Amino acid sequence: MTETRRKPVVLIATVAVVVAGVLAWLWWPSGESGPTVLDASTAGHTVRLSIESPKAGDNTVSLTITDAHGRAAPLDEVTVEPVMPQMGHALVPVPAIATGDGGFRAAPTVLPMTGQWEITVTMRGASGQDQVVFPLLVRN
Ligand SMILES: [Cu+2]
Repeated sequence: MTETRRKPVVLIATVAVVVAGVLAWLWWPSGESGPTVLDASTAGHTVRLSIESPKAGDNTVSLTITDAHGRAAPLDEVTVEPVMPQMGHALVPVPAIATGDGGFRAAPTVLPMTGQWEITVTMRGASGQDQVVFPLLVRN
């Protein structure tokens, strides 16, 4: 009698372990946790934005900007401006320093809180002003 009662319990426990295993496998981050890399382009520029583990607080925003021919874009000024539309946060644009070969770095770029941000990258050069906007979700 007791045996027939125990069986379903063991079966359920086994199923639960298998389900937990499958869920863990599904939700486990694939590979090494690298930087967040986002791409955006306009008619004149292609911008790759990279942030090493975005977080509330100080962040380093790295940019690689190329022109329509895929060459390092000649730019006089690049700024990074975080905005959180939901809460009306608009921060002062952070000047990005040229690091050579189309690379720029804006640090520290302060994101005061977690949540959905929009990062506007403004580029000024001989050909005028250009902008791209990156959606950036900052988790904990
Ligand atoms: Cu906020």
